[in-house]
Amino acid sequence: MEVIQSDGSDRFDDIVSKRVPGKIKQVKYLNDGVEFTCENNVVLRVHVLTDNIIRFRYAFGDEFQSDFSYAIADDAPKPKSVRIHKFPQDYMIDTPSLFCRISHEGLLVSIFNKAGEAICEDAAGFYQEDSLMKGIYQVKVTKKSPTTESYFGLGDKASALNLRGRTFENWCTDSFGYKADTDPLYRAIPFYYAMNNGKTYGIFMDNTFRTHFSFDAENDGTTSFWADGGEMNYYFIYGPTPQQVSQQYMQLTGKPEMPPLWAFGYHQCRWSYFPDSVVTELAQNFRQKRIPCDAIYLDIDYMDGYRCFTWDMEHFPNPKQLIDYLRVNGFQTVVMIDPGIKVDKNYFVYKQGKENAYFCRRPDGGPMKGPVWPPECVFPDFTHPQVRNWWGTLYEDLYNNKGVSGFWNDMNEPAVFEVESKTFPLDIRHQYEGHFCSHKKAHNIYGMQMTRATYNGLKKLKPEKRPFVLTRATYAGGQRFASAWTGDNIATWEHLHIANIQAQRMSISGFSLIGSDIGGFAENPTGELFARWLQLSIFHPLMRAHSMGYNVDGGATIDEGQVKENEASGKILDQEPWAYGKEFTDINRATIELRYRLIPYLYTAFYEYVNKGIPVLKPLSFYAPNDAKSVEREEEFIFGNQILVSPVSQPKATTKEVYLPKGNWYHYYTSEKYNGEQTITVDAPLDQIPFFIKGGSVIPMSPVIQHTQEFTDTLILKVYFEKGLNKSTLYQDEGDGYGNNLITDFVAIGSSNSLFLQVHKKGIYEPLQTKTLIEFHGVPFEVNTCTVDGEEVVIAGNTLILENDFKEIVLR
Ligand code: MIG
Repeated sequence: MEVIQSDGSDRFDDIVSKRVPGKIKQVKYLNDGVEFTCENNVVLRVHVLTDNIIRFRYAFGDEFQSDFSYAIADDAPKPKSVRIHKFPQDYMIDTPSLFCRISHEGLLVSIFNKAGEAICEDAAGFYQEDSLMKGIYQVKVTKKSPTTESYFGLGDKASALNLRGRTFENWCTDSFGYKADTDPLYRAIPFYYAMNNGKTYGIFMDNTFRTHFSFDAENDGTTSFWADGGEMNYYFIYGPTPQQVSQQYMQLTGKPEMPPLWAFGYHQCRWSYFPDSVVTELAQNFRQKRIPCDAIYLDIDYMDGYRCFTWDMEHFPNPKQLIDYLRVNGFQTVVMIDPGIKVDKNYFVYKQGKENAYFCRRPDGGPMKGPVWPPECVFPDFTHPQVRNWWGTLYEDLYNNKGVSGFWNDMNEPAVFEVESKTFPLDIRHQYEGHFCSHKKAHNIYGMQMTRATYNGLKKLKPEKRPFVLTRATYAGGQRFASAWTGDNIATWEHLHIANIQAQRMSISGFSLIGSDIGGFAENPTGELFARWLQLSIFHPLMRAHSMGYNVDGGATIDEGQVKENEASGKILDQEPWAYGKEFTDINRATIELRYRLIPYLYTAFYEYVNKGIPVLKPLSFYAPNDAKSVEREEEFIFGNQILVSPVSQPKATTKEVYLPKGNWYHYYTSEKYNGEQTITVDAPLDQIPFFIKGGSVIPMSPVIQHTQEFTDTLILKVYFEKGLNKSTLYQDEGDGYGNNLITDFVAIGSSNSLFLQVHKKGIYEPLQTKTLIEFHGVPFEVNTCTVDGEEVVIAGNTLILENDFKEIVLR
């Protein structure tokens, strides 16, 4: 500790203190942990939440902040009392799976597994800088970074999957047209995975200030994380598998509920479909062209002068009629709501917010005003519970009366136009659930709290419905309230690759309901790029095409001159699946149809996420953490638990190189079987995205439907032969609301001359499908007999159609 001493006669610009823990002078048991105090008054509190989750909090003197977090879920595990052991060099806390040692000198934390292997060790441990004028402005922890350790996660980064060798920042930022190395981006998720020789731990630094990460960027064998204020408060999560880290992170920060089934359909968006006749025409086009679609989005231009919760009555004279028309035709309507509220004394939202002092204020009292869509806006303080309740009620007319199905919360970083910082001044005040603070602390959770207000409001307005909320900004734990899209990307091949990386990363950072603007938001894709992007997006839980349309310069209004110019030059600015000529229309139709066929599988994978915290999209390193090659791969990913996808992200490609990890994998289109742990090259014609099904899987699929409300009486099961016993699952429910569900387990047992398929059901939901179509792939013997529940049936080719429920099929 180095404090500039003043005898009272000197004056300094500021007085800075740098604090490093000294020697432990006191150890105190707390009800829920243990507290170590050093001679120089640096204090560490350790809390053991579960066998594998340990929390560390540091402070100087008795300066612990009130223990409040927006990220931690109400039902997260609570810390227990601990026992400590004193050794000559350190203290030790043990859990059934870990030893955590804390050195007498310097409070260095080292964590070992029960085999005695070092998992995570402090290099320099804790460091804090504070000053008289600024208070705490840096809290930091530095860990060892073995050369073989890889780093993943961190939510919203567009750069290579493995974060090693670089530094990153978390500060929610409106990042129009970002690049692979742009940082920070829209979302702040201060959670990463460290994976070393197959053993993985996670670090979640629950600090909402601007946070920083260096993954051995200095090449000095250390990884550090620090924040520009607040408390050093982090959770160590041991796997040992990466998936176990995800699951425990989800236990801490919460799992969402199932979204409505229609959320998994294809969504069509543009800035903006406008006026209403364009919207109906769009809907008619989908149905006439027989291209499935479930949702149409209205961007800002449906509003009256960008006033949220109003309609432009000139261009949308009868919103209810429009929305009803869409619904009858199988389309849900999603509309945008921004946080910037127009300063206009005749506007009810402004009036109500002003009267009740709901808008964010400057430190000296006046409201925070800034330009967004309306040139002068005020912004609700979503960190105030009363403001959130009020905000929730504002959706009533749109949701209950007009029939809007979902809401899209944009610009909630919060974004402010015209200023370099793109956001609020840092001294804006926030209520923060009674822990009053400045924007420095509230910035990163502003968007998350907006979506919380929206989500809870929708739940109150229609308790029988599952809300659908889409957000641009969010923080760790925000997955409980909203899905997310990756923001304003560009129609380039590089961005197609980035979309793949970002979606994988968001998925392992808690957000499985994730997608990119298909085709790119800025600029215009070629037919080929759009087709390839659409193919990748079959496997992104949120599948939404979006573009900035005629708003060519990111401008607020449609540029009529530009429209004419584009029309004259034949430039395509609409990103509908049919915008690129007949060949591509057919390819895109087939792509979207495939997505619809996979919905039962995707819905099940999503249930695994909601129920067990298993991310829907997983990098290959999650599937095979012990396989060095898998840990290196970026393009391939695992969708659900049984499908490996290897998207094409190069123009003019006709083949694709694919790495397959351990196991047997069936090519979806050819049914050819490949052994894992090898790199293969497969055909990748324009109408196919290479993907593979794991041997032993039973993949539940649907016949093609035009939207998810369309009835189908058939369930399709694709059975992929493998020797031994393999289990697959199908999750079904009503697709909305909170009724019963049905979980069907399929057990496939294969041998060189037989295949058993057994069915076990749990739950009382009765699915609408009564028929099952079963396709067998890769059966290695000639089928002589096929029995269903003991009765012999005739099997044609490899397909069986059953009209009734069954418990067991046997092929011999
Ligand atoms: O500054 O509402 O990311 O999806 O179309 C542009 C207009 C504001 C940004 C969003 C984009 C949306 C657009 N918005």
